[in-house]
Amino acid sequence: MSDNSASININFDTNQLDNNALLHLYKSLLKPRLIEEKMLVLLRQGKISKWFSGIGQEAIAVGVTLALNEDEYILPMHRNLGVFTSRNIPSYRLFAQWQGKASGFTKGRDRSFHFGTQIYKIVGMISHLGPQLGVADGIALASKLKNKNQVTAVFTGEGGTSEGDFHEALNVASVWQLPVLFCVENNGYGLSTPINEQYNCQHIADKGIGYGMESHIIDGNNIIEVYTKVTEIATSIRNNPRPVLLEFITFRMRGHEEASGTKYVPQALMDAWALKDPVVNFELFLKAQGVLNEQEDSQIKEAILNEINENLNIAFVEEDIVPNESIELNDVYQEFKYQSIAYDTETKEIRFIDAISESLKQSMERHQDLVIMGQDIAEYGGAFKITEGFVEQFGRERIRNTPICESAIIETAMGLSIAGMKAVVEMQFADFVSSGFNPVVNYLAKSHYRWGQNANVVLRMPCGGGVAAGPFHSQTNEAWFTKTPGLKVVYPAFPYDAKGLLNTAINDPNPVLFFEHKALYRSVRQEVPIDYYTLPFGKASLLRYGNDVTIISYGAAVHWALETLDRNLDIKADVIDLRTLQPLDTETIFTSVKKTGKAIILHEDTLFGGIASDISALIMEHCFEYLDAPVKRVGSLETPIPFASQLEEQYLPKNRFEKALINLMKY
Ligand SMILES: Cc1ncc(C[n+]2csc(CCOP(=O)(O)OP(=O)(O)O)c2C)c(N)n1
Repeated sequence: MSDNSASININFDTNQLDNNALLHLYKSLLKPRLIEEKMLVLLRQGKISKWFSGIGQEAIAVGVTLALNEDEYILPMHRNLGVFTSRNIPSYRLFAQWQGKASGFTKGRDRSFHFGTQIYKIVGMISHLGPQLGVADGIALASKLKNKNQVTAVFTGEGGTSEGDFHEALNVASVWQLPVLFCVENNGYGLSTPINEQYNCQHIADKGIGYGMESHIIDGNNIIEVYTKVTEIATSIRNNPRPVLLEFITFRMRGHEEASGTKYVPQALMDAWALKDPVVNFELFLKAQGVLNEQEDSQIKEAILNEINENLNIAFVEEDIVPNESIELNDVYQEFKYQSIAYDTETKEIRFIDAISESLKQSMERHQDLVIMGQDIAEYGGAFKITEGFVEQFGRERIRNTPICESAIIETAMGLSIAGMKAVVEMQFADFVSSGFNPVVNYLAKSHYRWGQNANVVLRMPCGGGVAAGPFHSQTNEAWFTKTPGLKVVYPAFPYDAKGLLNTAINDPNPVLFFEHKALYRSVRQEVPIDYYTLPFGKASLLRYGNDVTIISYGAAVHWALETLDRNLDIKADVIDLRTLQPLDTETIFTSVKKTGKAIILHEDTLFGGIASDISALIMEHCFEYLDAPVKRVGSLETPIPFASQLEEQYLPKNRFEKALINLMKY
């Protein structure tokens, strides 16, 4: 690799590392380089798919990984092969991962470095780059809560620092003093975008000042500097938990991914950085210092190449995955064995809002590893006062006021789950989940399917209209989530269901969106067991029995349906309250429709793309021969939800339902 006449262009200082330590750094640095060189050959031969090269940047991934303890989590990016090799993952597993084979980490479901592994304490990225920064916060929060004195390291490119996730994650980490090492690899370009089009400050490290965070600039091509500085900083963080921002200066020597080339990079820049190659320079340095001779060097390289070839062979001979529908479907959710729990049948009449509060309180008592997070939920008690008094009972560590950053907090909840804890996140209003949409639908929803990591997270969603709160405090946005495999969606209409289902949601290791209709909070009362109990998901409740028609609904609309029937219409209806939308109790729906021959679905959501459309389609597909009339859907107007109460009344389907029902009966 080296040319004897070449000069050393990196300022190495052995920093009191002994020869063994220096050689260990060298071997660790060589391995990802030699693997990559092999991969580039295989790529040209069409034997592997897309490749994001980390050539020239290896010292950062390798140095950071070696500076951490093996039980400390690292969240790498697409150019950080050195993280994986330095954690000693058997190479054939990496090769199998890149070839979509079973010995990889995702059963062929995700590519390249998009995977995590609890065995090696590595949590790979999702393509969206930024979300893992907040996930690192969650892992670090868990280690802080458990007094583990551990550091969590998370990587991003300088391009990724432009994402809101970066800002949110650093801000949360600083406000909560979380032991996170934010490692920014500043490699000059984000795809074709040079740094002057990416940010407008002198150094990314300067951003630390704005977050109240210590920061350092490190020569990312100098393995000794990376390793020794990060070792020192990590040691200090373990003793004194806090976030630190590290800007590693380096350069991307190849295209964004292999197909895209580097035409847009000035040649002079490429040439200057080629002289600073981290592997070649270190090799020359070790030889100049007498730590390594030519013969040893050849032996080291030969040993690594042999290992690569042997492992490649293992991966190549492995059979391709044979698709199996039920295996795919079974892995979307972590298996959850529902346990029916009921202690005492003594009841008390409470409001819907009290039911939610009781569930949270009793769940906090049962699960010592449960943390609740949300805006203003601590002393203030939350926008709806649901967590009033919780801080006094459970303390500020577990009842956490958050900054206004839905994305980072949902990501933090994911990180807590990765570290084995549970989280409930209160959206102040369900509308605001749009500010955290990406981690919900891409991170929480897909992790179990992708690499077997559950998201033990409940998002509480105070939702719905009828309270004259306008377009951004009234939405019922369940359909944004029922569409996404991997999420569970619960939407109770009564206090009894709310308490039992929220308890189950917290027990369930999968991500659950728990919709709480605000208009029901203080208007609906019911006798509810005082003690803790659970109710199963996927079981609708049949509130009324009748042979004329099946009315299917959930949430506040259930009450509108009941009120309509109570107006002496002389219609005998089965009224089905779905209670959970995902899973959906199709059996109860089909059984009823087969009996009545007519079905009407009422929901508060707008019709197009709402769940009524799917239920209608399911009825057509499964009950067509039993139907005496077309399935009818009734929902809100196809507009945003308006503020003025007379407009809102027109928007909501409450007053249109009766007419639609009567028409259906006449059909
Ligand atoms: C949210 C999002 N937007 C755009 C992309 C497409 N994309 C993938 S990597 C990348 C550049 C990232 O640059 P940087 O963070 O500097 O990392 P580098 O690739 O230079 O290592 C872009 C634009 C993406 N994956 N996700």
